[in-house]
Amino acid sequence: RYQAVQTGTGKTQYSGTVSLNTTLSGSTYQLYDTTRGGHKTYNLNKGTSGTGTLFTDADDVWGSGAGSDTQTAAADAAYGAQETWDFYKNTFGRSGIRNDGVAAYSRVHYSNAYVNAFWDDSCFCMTYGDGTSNTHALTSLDVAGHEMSHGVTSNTAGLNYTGESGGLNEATSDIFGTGVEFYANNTSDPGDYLIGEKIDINGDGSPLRYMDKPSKDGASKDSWSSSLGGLDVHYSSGPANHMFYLLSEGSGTKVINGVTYNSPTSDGVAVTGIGRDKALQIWYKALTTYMTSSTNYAAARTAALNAATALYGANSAEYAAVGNAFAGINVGS
Ligand code: ASN
Ligand code: ZN
Ligand code: CA
Repeated sequence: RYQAVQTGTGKTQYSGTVSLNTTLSGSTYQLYDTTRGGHKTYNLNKGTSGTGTLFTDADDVWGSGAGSDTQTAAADAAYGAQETWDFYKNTFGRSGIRNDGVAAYSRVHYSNAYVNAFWDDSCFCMTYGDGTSNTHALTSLDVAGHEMSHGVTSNTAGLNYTGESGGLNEATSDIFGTGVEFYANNTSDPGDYLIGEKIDINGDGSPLRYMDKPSKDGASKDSWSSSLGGLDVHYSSGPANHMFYLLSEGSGTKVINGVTYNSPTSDGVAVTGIGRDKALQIWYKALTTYMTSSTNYAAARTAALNAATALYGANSAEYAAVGNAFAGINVGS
């Protein structure tokens, strides 16, 4: 029978109290959003396969905000899926990860004290561990946006997850995960150019990655060199994350939403940013139109320049800024 869309309340761990679209089945609410491709949130209850059980509730209030509450991770995951769907739809006109109007599904409480989250093409699903002590689920907005963006990359450029293309694949997830965080405009988790700043994965409150100066994590590179492709893809992503920061905000010191950034360039030449909205449009067009599975950093520069030409013209300030931002990470000149 017809089931009206319900407006539930999520009491999340990282994003405060949010609105979630749910479904009423009989007298029970389901964490099932029919307004965004049919996204469902499941409880794996420490299992590692299948879908577990769909989250249901009697009063349509999900979670308590505490990491120890079973529904809290579900509220964060559902919110992350919702904001990621809306970001792609409203920023790029993309209807879901495959652009076919169909949602993925999300699973929380994977395994025990599992400190990761991952996208899987084979199930077309998103999975979150509960983090250290099972109280810091990896369900923040940027992580959700990062992981689901792996699905978008898979279904577009298909960047191979190794060598320089692997670094570009990882950076693409950091770039759009950050896009999701800014898009959501959530006062509890305002937009920043840090990755994983809410989940305390290092135990000292520091973020997992920094886009303004990736080497701040102690392992990522700020600029391209011929040995970059030999690194773990989460470190060879650094230069592309850095390029995106430079293209958006420019080099030097800047305070955004209370966070101070200080972004260098490899050649010491200052770069002027064009704003995050345009930088996102350029990277999305480059990914979906010009990159292929084997795109390396030099080819990513060409792809981004082609995207800037298509969007803004070959004589545009945006085109010049792409060249300057890549020069700032030692790619082209
Ligand atoms: N969180 C990791 C990532 O998105 C998971 C993985 O290594 N596949 O890269
Ligand atoms: Zn990733
Ligand atoms: Ca962030």
